[in-house]
Amino acid sequence: MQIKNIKNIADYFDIDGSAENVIPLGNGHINDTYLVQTSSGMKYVLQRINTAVFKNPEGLMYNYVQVTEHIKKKIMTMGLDPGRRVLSNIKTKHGKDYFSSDIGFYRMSQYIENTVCLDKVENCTQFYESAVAFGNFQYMLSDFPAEKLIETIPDFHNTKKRWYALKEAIAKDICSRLSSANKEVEFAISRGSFCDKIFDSYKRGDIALKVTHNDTKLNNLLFDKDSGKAICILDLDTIMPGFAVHDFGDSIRFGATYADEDEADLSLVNFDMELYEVYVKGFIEGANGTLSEKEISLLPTAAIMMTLECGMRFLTDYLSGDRYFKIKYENHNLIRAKNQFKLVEDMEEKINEMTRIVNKYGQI
Ligand code: GN1
Ligand code: MG
Repeated sequence: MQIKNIKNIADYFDIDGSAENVIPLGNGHINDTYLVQTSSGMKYVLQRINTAVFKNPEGLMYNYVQVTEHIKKKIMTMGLDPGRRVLSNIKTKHGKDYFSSDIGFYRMSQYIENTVCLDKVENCTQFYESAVAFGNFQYMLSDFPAEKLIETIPDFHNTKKRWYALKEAIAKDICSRLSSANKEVEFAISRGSFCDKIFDSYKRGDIALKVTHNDTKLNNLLFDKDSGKAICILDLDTIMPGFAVHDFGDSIRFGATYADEDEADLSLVNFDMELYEVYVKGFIEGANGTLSEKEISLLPTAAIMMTLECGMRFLTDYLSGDRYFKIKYENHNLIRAKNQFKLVEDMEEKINEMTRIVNKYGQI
């Protein structure tokens, strides 16, 4: 999309002044994000929702508005200013929550000044901060009825379905890439029965469906530049009914390592126990008593589950011709899959220690 057109779209929204400058923002793999600066010096974030991925963008916006309004009220009852702590949707000049036409589905939010978004963790303090924020997200939505929300992507974290999707991609091998991914395929396929573990627990009635974020990676969070505190959670498109433990697991997958998600040198991709420990502590503290004993006991499993699942998704996309995740080079998704599987291997080796740490903070 040309910048000129993006400016025109921005002007449909109820912004202060008119759109003057537009620059791409962030490193998301799915939507397109832009920073819009206006003639009056205001800044906004404009996003084009990827409707091939989010097939019900109206339902997605319904979730988004309901949840952000709920959080806003919660923050206010705590005597705090929600301004920089929760995203605020900017309506169009016609009072709609989004702009939709044949050129795409767009929404806008305010830009939160003096913040930074981290693509990888730099130290334990940052990761601890992020854990408190994502744990607190659980807490703030613990009284929001999950059944009111739509599933923006059905079966998003149904790991076994992801495993079946991988099997199908292997069987079809539409790009003839299978021979370049034999080791990774074998790694994932041999873990089929593990993929059922968390869902089985739900089916037995051990854990409940809650309002969850489902994409809790470190770069879906804004840190205040001055205080270093994690202040605002981003990327609210996958908020839907889910399992709290998945929000924990997805953060560990992305953040409990000093390597990038697409680091190709696997000797640099190591699961870091110190980072894991601070995250366990922060997440349990932030959730403020809303995690059940069963959920706490499933945290180590969920960390492996989300890492394995994401690796399988990258691998499936590689075998299917890179149609889902944005890529920067030809085997980018394969590199990402190798990276995730290296972390899975590491976690599997350290599972006893991971459990010990959870028991320490969860007082099981
Ligand atoms: C995608 O959009 P982004 O980059 O925050 C993906 C997540 C993956 C993540 C891997 C809707 O998140 O599920 O874990 O990439 N989002 C969607 O980095 O599929
Ligand atoms: Mg994102």
